[in-house]
Amino acid sequence: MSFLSFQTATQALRAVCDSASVLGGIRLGTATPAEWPEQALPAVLSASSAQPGPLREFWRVSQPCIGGHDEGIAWRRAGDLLYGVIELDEADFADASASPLQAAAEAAYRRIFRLLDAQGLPELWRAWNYMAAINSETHGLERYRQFNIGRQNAFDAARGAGCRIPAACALGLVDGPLLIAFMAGKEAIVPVENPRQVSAYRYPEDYGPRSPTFSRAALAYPPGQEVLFISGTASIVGHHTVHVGDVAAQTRESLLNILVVLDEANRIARTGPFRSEALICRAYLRDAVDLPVVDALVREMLGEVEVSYVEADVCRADLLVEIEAMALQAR
Ligand code: 3EB
Repeated sequence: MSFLSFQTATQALRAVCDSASVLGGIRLGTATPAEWPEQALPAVLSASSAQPGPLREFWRVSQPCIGGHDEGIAWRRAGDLLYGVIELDEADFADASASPLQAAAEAAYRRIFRLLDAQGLPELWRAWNYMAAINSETHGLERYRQFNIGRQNAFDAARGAGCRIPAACALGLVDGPLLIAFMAGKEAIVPVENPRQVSAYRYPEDYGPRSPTFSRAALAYPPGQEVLFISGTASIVGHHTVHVGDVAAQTRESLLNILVVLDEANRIARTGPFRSEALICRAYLRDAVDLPVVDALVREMLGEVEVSYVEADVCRADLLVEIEAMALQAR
């Protein structure tokens, strides 16, 4: 059995598996909470009404986990692999000198790095970021840009300039706390960039005072395995949004970006090429009515992949869709 596996479940929790071997995951829609660290995503959609989407997605490991609750983070680890979830209420940061969201983002990432240092697993591999009203402007700045300032301040303080940057996504929900899930380990990732896109951490200041802190993809190494995490990918060429207002063209451009990042990763992958048909995808749609259009294009350009849909706001107001993907192979 592989060390790490990714599973989805549509059935009741008891039927899923031995809870001790679950590292953590995501609860979708109105599913009841699990006993492992779980990020709660409210706005799940389903590709077909006959077949309801999964209630939860989770990472399973081949040995029992240990876990705890430190720095406000619910976490579990198995060997040198750790998964954690942190939820911060912006109202608790109302007295900060920065905007509450900026302060919450900085606090969240400082706490994540403190936990990882304490656990001796300093390498952040992948982060999933969700926040309320991502495109709203408050305190004279779009909220996504506030988040970017806080996130990068924490990376600078905890890890310093030139540190390895994880794969990530950042999406907006209607309301709720700042939600961050992450996976980390002892072994460093190999970051991967996209030659069609300016690296996000080098975006010009037009996109905010501090750049978004993520790599286009990351190769990560659990024992005996190679995992490819492709970050949230959108209709951006260079650093410009392209195909404003055209969801089909934005989807095609996003998928082309994913295929190019996949090629880049495959140039250095240790386990041979990852195939596009083997990608496990999640698509974030600003408007749920776009699901059939996006679903058809995903299948046309990637193959019959596993794909789940979440209604969420993409971090630029002119983007209608963002798609992330991952794959696991034995080493
Ligand atoms: C982009 O390419 C689109 O801020 O962590 C994609 C993935 C995007 C991650 C993040 C943002 C993030 O800039 C948005």
